[in-house]
Amino acid sequence: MSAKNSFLFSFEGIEGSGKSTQIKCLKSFLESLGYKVLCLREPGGTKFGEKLREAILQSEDPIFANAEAYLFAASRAQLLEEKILPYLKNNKHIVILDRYIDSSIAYQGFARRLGAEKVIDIHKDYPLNTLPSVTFYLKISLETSMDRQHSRGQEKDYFEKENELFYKTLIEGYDYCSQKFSKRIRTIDASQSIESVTQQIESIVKAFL
Ligand code: Z5A
Repeated sequence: MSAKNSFLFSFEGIEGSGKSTQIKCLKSFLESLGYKVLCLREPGGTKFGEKLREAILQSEDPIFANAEAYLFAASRAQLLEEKILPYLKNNKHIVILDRYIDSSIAYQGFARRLGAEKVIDIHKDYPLNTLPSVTFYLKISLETSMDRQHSRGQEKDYFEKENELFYKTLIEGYDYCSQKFSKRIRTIDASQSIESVTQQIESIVKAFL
């Protein structure tokens, strides 16, 4: 159970959509309003989760879709019990997540073709049935994602090596989530400037708090 005035927010989007950039801005904004803020990433955020992150993202062999879905869910369950749920027991505490359940629906459910219902089913029991108050879906096109990845010039990891069809299906997966969970998910056109995206997020959060 969360304390009064404590919230869980999550950020979603394909690679390069600006999640990390916007999470930093939102953290400062919330702190200026007197909230304590904990930012966590998925997979990861705990010692066990970081090991799983390395095992998945550095894998040189393909991982089967089912196995992938359960690995992400294992990292998430650990993160919830070890960090998120205890933190949210405190008044005026906020957790911001860089990726959460909608990533599993889009990546494993859609792009890996496991099916959205299967992924939703994995999350039906405690603690995985914990949902964010608001999820920000930072929507960009595949072209914008590629441009931003190229300009960063880092080595590609496990998912970044995938083909165009994978990414198209991924975007379909996020569009599915934003329609199915329209009360929770706010879609933002993240091809706009960083400042404009930040302003939109802040106005949604202000109206919510
Ligand atoms: N995964 C999964 O399959 N299933 C699951 O359940 C979960 C995850 C939880 C983790 O990725 C991988 O795990 C992910 C899905 C899978 N797949 N991949 N790859 P990650 O954590 O390593 O990487 P990421 O989440 O994709 O992060 P990212 O690529 O770093 O993107 P980002 O955080 O959204 O973007 P950013 O770092 O804030 O910005 C990227 C660049 O664009 C940077 O140079 C910025 O300065 C620039 N930027 C940001 N915003 C703008 C705007 N508005 N205009 C112009 N330039 C901008």
